[in-house]
Amino acid sequence: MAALVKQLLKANRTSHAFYSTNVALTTSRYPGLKRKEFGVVVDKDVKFFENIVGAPNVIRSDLDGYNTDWLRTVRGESETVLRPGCVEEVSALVKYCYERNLAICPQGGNTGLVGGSVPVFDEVILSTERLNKIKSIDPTAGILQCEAGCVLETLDEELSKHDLMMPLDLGAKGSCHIGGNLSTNAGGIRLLRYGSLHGNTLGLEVVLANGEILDNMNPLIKDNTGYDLKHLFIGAEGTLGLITAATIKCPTRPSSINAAMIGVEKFETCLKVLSLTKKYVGEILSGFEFMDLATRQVVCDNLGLSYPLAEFPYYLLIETSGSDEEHDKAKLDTLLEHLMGNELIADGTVARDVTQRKHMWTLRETAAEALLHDGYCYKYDISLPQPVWYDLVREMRTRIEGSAALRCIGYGHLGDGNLHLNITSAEYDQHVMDLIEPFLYDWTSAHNGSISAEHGLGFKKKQYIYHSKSKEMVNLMKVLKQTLDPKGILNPYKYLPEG
Ligand code: FAD
Ligand code: 2HG
Ligand code: ZN
Repeated sequence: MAALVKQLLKANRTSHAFYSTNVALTTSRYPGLKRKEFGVVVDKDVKFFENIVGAPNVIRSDLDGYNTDWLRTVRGESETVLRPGCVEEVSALVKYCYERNLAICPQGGNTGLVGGSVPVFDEVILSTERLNKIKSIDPTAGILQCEAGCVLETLDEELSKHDLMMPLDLGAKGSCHIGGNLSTNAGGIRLLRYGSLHGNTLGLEVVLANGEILDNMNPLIKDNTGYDLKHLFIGAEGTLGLITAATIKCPTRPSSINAAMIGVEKFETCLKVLSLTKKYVGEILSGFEFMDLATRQVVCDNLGLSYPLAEFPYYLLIETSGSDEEHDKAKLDTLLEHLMGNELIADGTVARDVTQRKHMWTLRETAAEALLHDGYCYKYDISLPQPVWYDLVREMRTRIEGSAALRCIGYGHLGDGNLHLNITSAEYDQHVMDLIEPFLYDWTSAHNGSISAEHGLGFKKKQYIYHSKSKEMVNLMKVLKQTLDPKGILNPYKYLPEG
C-alpha cells in the first residue's frame, strides 16, 4: 500500500508540469468572489520576512505546487511562501502580518480535499515544511511531542522503533503533516479503533493571529483545569490559529495484523456483516472499509490494479490488529466461516502475508488518485445513517445519467458511517456540478447526515455549513472567529460563510 500511494502522491506533488496545466484560477471558476481589503506584500515586507527566516525560506517564484490543491480543482495566486523553522519565527511572521493586515494561508502537506490549503487570492502561504522535528517520545507513557510539519508516515516509522504507532492512518500519510491532520481533524482508516484526534491529542502549541504563542503542550492524560482550548484548533482548518506543535497519545503497535476481503451481493448484507464483525472480532477490529464495483473499476481501469476476487456489486475490507497471531487468525476465520455458512457473503479471501494485505489496502487507498486520471473529480465526504448510506450513490447515478459525467462511485469508512461519493468528468462541467449541488447536500441534510464527515469545509463547502449546523451554532463560531482573529487574516474565504 504505502509504497504505491507514496509514489503517486510524491509524483504529483513535485512535478511542475502536473500543477501548471489546466487548473483554472479559483477567481475565474468562482467569478462572484471579492478580494477583501488586506494589504499587499511589498519589498519592505519581503525584507522583513527574509530577516526572520532567511532569504532561502522566502520563496517568490515557481509557486504552482503551493498555489494548486492536490485535486487540481482550485488555484490561488500567492506570490509569497514563508517557511519558518521554529515557533518563534512563526510568531514573529504572524505578528508582522497582523500589523500589516496581510492575509495568511497556512499549509502543511497540501493534501487537503476541500480547497482549504491553498490561497484564494494572494494570501501569504505559511508552510510548515521546516517545522519537522520530533521533540520527544515517551515509550512508557506512549506520548509523542513533535512539531506540526512532521510527516505522518515519518512519525509512525519513528514510533515503530518503540513499539508504538500513530493513532491515525490515511492514504496521504506519505505527504500530509500532523499539523494538517490536526487542523482538519482527519479521520482515516483507523478511527473505528483508536477514535478521533480530539481524543488522542493531549496538548497543542498554537500561534494566534496577533502572534501570541499559546503553549499547552503539557503531556498530561488528565487535566480538567479550565476550558479545554486545544479542541478549538482541532478541525479549525487554520482559521483560529497556527498549530506549531502537538502532544499526541500513541497506542501500542499491534504485533499481529490480519486482513480479509469479501464480495457481497446486496448493500443490506454489508450492514449485517458489519454487525457480525463487531460481534465476532470487535475487540481486535481495526478497519472496516467499503468499496463498490465502480471503485474496483476505477483502480483497475486507471491504475492497472487487479482484485483478488471476481466481480461483485460490493466489497468489504476487514482488518484486525492484536497481539496473538494464532488467536486473532482463528477469530477472523470463525467470522468468515459464519458469514459463508449463513450465505451472507458471495466470496472472500484472507491475506496470506504482508504483501497480500498491503495489496488489499492499495485497492482501497488508491481510489482517490485513480479518479484524478479521468480528468475532473467532484468529491463528497458525507456521514449518513447506515440504512440509507448507499441510497445516495444510487440516486446520484440516476440524476447524472445522460450528462457529461463519466462515473459515480462510492467507497469509504462504512464502520464509521462515512461515505466517499465521487463523480468524474473529462473536464470541469458546470451542468454536472449543477446536477450534484445543492441536491446532494439537501439530500444529506434531509437524511440527518453531515455534509463533511472528515475532510472539513475549506473553501468549497463553507456555504453549506447550515445544512449540518444550526444558525445559533454558526453564530457562536463567528463570535469565536471574531474574538481570536478580529482582522480575519487567518485563512480568509474559508470555513465560515460570509455575512
Ligand atoms: P493541508 O492540506 O496542507 O491543509 C489542510 C487544512 O489545514 C488547510 O485549511 C490548511 O490551511 C490547514 N492547516 C495545515 N497545517 C496547519 C497548521 N499547522 N496550523 C493551522 N492550520 C493548518 N482525510 C481524512 O480525514 N481521512 C482520510 O482517510 C483521508 N485520506 C486522504 C487520502 C488522500 C490520497 C488524500 C490526498 C487526502 C486524504 N485526506 C483524508 C484529506 C486530508 O485532510 C488529509 O490528507 C490531511 O489531514 C491534510 O493534511 P495536510 O498536512 O496535507 O494539510
Ligand atoms: C479516503 O478515505 C480519503 O480514501 C479520500 O478520505 C476520500 O477520495 C475520497 O473521496
Ligand atoms: Zn476517508
